[in-house]
Amino acid sequence: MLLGLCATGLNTGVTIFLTILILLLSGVAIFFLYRGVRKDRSRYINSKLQTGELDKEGFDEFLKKRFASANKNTHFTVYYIEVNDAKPMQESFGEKLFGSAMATLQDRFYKLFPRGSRVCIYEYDSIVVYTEEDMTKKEISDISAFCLVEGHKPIGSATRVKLELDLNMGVCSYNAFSADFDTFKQNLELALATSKRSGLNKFTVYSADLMGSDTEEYKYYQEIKSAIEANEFTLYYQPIFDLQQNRAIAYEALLRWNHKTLGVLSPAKFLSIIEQSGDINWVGTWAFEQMLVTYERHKSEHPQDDVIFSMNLSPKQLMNPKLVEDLRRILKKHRVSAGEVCLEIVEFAMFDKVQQVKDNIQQLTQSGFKIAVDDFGLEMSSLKMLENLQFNFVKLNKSFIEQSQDDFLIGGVVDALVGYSEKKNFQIVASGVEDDVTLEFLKERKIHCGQGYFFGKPQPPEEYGL
Ligand code: G
Ligand code: MN
Repeated sequence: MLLGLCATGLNTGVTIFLTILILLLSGVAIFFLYRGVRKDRSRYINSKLQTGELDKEGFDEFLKKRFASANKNTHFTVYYIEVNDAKPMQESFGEKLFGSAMATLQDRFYKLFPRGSRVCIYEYDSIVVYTEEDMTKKEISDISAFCLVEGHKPIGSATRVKLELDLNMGVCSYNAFSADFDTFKQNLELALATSKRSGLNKFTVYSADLMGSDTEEYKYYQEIKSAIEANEFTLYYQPIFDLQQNRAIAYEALLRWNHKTLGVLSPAKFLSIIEQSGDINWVGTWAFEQMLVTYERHKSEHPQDDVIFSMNLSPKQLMNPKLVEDLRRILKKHRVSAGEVCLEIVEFAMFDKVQQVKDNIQQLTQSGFKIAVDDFGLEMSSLKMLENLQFNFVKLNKSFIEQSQDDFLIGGVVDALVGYSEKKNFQIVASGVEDDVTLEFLKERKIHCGQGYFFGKPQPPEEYGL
């Protein structure tokens, strides 16, 4: 009996031991299998990259890995090339013909870039080129220009339809303040958008154009970082004048950097860097809150004053999925309603096709913020583009007004815009008004508002009794 029990106990022990062993072994097997699959996937991606067969997902995965393993010696450049008006072209020529045109483009770029560069068709209408070749800024510009020339040459044999493609290109190099993959991709998109803004077959290299070398750029970036901590950023205000009522109806809050040795710097000197690093997002929300604090105080002292405050939103901020949430949260903290705040969005971002940008603008409008189309210029001044948008102000840039003063035809565009504003119920603001001759011209043309040194320079709020 005792013996029998022992034997059963022994049996159970062996069974448990064997089970654990089998489980352990299968665990190890699964682990190695998984690792093998991962390795295979990496190898697969690398081989596809060499032949340029990688799609958007594969390329993104590859780039993410580059970021994960990046160190201070890392350098690479990505060229992002987009075909203009690809959709209608694809529709009229057919997917197959259009696809083979893209393959021809890909092939041409292969021949142009240094050996080891990777050329992928990213989306049906775009190509990315990845290269680790160490190139100077001048070399990057040269190769970009070549790329556009090569890309624009007609595609197709004599017997078939010839396609002539217009391209735009955004270029971005990895550097010390390329924070992460997402920021880098946004920078590429922004560079592409900037190139489109300057016309067809243009490129933009996205880097801080202020400084010469990367090390200098990095030093400057460190300085900006500590400036934020040292409270050296501040807001200046500039009046927006109603020309009929002859009084300020709004103030635009403008970011300034109170630099220890260089004095008060305007964003032109540092915006590009904080945009690239992504710091613009929290500098932007910080500035928004500062503005609300000033507004709240002003309104409590002058409850009758009906001025509103206005602030620029950069295209980069508009790509931030948390933008609207952030602004609404800050608004809730202060006794200011959305309708007392105007957000200024540069015209090219208003027409952006990036879904996140569109969504943000729509949600800002729905939240009740006033919207201004900023820096409205002649390059894109198609009234038609305004048709599908909701906004309260259109701010004409300085050259628009200057040119319309001496050009009869452009004067006509202004008249059409004024007519349209009455129908659509928005106000036109002329920016950069510096003299009374311009003021008279604006009044004659029935432009509603003006902003510029003539009415008042950007100054600390107390200078305007705010
Ligand atoms: O459109 P935007 O928000 O970028 O314009 C604001 C900038 O324009 C400010 O930085 C300000 O210094 C500048 N500015 C304001 N008024 C004038 C002006 O009358 N003439 C010129 N040249 N620049 C101005
Ligand atoms: Mn503005």
